[in-house]
Amino acid sequence: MKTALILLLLCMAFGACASKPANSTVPGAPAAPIKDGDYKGSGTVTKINNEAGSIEMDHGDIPGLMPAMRMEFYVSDKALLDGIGVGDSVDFTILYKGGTEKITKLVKK
Ligand SMILES: [Cu+2]
Repeated sequence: MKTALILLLLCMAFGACASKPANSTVPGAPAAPIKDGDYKGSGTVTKINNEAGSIEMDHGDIPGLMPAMRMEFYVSDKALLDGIGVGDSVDFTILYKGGTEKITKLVKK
C-alpha cells in the first residue's frame, strides 16, 4: 500500500508515466484544435433522457474527436431517440461546431 503510493509519487514527480519526451509539450497545454465537421462513431447506450434530448453511451474511439469513453451527448432532434433503448448498439454521427457537439444521426445496429 505504502510502496504503491511512493511509486505513484515518484512517477508523477519525474513524469515517468508519460511516454512523450520531456520537451515535447507543456503540461496542461491544449491539444490540437478540433475541426468543425461530422464525426462518426459507434457505442452502446447506457442511459437515455427523452425530456432533455440526451443519450449517454460507452462509445469507441472517434477519430479526430475523442478517445473511447462513457459520456452524454445531446441530440439535434429528440425524435432521434425514438426506438433506441439502453443496451442497444448504435452507430452515430456527431456534428462538432464551435466547441459543441451534437448527435445528428443515430442508428440502431
Ligand atoms: Cu466522448
